[in-house]
Amino acid sequence: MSPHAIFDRLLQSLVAQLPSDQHVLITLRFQKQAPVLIDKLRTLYGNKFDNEAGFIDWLEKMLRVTGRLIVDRPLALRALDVQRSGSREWFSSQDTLGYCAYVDRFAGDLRGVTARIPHLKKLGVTYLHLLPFLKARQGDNDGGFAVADFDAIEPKLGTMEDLQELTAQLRSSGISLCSDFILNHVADDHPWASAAKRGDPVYRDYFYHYPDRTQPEIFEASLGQVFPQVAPGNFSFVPEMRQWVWTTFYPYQWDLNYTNPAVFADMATALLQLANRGVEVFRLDSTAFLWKREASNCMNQPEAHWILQALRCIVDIAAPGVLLKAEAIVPTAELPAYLGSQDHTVKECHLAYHSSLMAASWVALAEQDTDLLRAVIQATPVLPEQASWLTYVRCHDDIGWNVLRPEASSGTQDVQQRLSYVSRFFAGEEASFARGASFQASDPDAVHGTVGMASALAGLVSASTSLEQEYALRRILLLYGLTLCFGGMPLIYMGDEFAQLNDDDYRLQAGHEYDSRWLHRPLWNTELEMTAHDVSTIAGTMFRSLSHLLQQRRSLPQLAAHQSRRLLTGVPPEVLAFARGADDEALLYMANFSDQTITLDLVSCVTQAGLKTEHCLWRNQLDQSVHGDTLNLLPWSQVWLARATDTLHKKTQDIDTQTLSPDNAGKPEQCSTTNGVIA
Ligand code: OTU
Repeated sequence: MSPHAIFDRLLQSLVAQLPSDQHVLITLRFQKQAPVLIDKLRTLYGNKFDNEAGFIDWLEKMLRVTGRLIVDRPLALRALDVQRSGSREWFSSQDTLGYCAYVDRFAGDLRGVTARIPHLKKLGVTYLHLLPFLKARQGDNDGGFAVADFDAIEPKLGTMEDLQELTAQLRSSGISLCSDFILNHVADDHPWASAAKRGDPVYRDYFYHYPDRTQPEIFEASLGQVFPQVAPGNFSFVPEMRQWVWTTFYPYQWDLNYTNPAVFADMATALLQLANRGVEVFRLDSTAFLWKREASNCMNQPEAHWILQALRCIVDIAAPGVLLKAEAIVPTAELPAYLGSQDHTVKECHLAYHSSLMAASWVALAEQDTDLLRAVIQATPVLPEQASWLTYVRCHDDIGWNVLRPEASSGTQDVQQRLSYVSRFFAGEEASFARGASFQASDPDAVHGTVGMASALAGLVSASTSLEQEYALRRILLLYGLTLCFGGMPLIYMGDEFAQLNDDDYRLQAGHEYDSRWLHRPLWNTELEMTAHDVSTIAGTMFRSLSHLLQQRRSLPQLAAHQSRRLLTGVPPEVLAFARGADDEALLYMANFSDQTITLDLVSCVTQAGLKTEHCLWRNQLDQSVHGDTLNLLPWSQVWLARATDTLHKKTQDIDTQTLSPDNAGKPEQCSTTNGVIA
């Protein structure tokens, strides 16, 4: 069959059921996506069929289902598709902001989330990531990451109608709902797994299963382990099948076999069904693990990317207003591929978690040195068109230090020693201010991850004086400031807006006690919320200070994700500094990751960044102070500097003369900024 004939047949199966007024639009979308879609799927699955005709039949069947889902797509969502397709402004501008929470911990159930919309609006949230809310496995289920049904809601959290109602309410408040889409595995009580256990050969092939340990041992030789202490190994014996099943995570999370085309088709359908319920963003969980290959760590394989690219094509045909967000906790060098190619010939996900930026920002706090953080930033390429980073300080998972190995080994220090020190530091050893805990490591010598709420890791639990408390708050704000200025979609983790502490009670809850990530998954605290307006409290100071940073960011177009970023290298090691945006309007983020006041020569910083120096006055957007030749950065403080030329010419009287005084370098307390802590 000629390529032309194939195209026509496939297009027919896609549009046959559509009302005629949709034909042109969908045909255009298909024309755009078909070459990549067909190519990727043929490379992945061509050899799974007896001949080309068999492959085309399978594609036709899948596109018929896609066509039906386009027919089902509610009008309001179709309108969003049209409005958003081809534009990235809606998710890359400086006023996008994410918030992440567990439904039950945040608001009881899906209906309860509606009552929290005013809180989200107060912060300026435009995107809400609710952690897994689909029907989960009975019993232990990894906080919902073991899904038993992609088309049903976890009964404790509500119904499908509640979800649709919530998405509509959020949408009318300018908030997009993000749902996890756990595409690497399903629960062992998902109907596919149950059928496999009953011996159904069709569903057995939805999973990787082996009669004995021979093949698993071959794979194990090069595989890592995600939960080495509570779920060692990557295969679990399933007595009903008398087979070893691939289980990268917990034994009850069965990896899907993406070499089977039926798995791809069913998962694409599941995603589009949820999109039709009003989910606007999908957090694609564990994307790095989708393809297995002997003698590799079975992460970041080319085929995993092709699967995502084919999925993106289907989304761009049926629901182009939807975003795909890659969760791939992998070293910096492996991250960009999840966003497609620089020249935008390859499209993959719209967003990707910048996990090494997050981890490196914590390392900078521990080491009081930004060397590693700068190395990560230098290794971060310019964003491709239509893509953005997801920047964050904390999330529901541990902080994994191992993603930093490539950058951490570039210095003279031993990597193992360096990262182990960081891990011990955040566990509260090493005479540190942090009060987190170690997460599992595969052997006693390996580097442990870290768990704990941002406030505990930043020193709020150990603080015994008001200065120490202020320093702890500044450290949290420093990291949040980085996520807001870096260029991407920043995410607030529930509780951080009130500097909420660890939940030590997790040990008392059945099913949570063995997974220390629950230390940082506390319940929504109404008392903290009640004091949010009271700046004499820690929660109030944090809320107000963070809100202030958020508000400033919204007014600074230089901070939109696609604006350029230049790292300033000629600053002391304790300082991280970069410029955002075009020269004339550049915004400088400068942050002191140490407990000493640092005096910076602003003129040389600016010159070194290649920025014009003729109007050498800079206004800190966080407190409106104006700075000339030098700048004093207080311990753990940040400034967001923009040129203050208009101030110089028009409002000279307003300028704080102390700040402008040329001899202020030796008197940091007179001219320093307040770091956005505005109690
Ligand atoms: C993801 O995590 C989820 O975020 C975790 O909450 C789940 O437990 C896991 O998948 C299984 O669904 O490797 O890149 O704590 O960082 O498991 C995917 C380790 C992952 C997590 C890791 C992560």
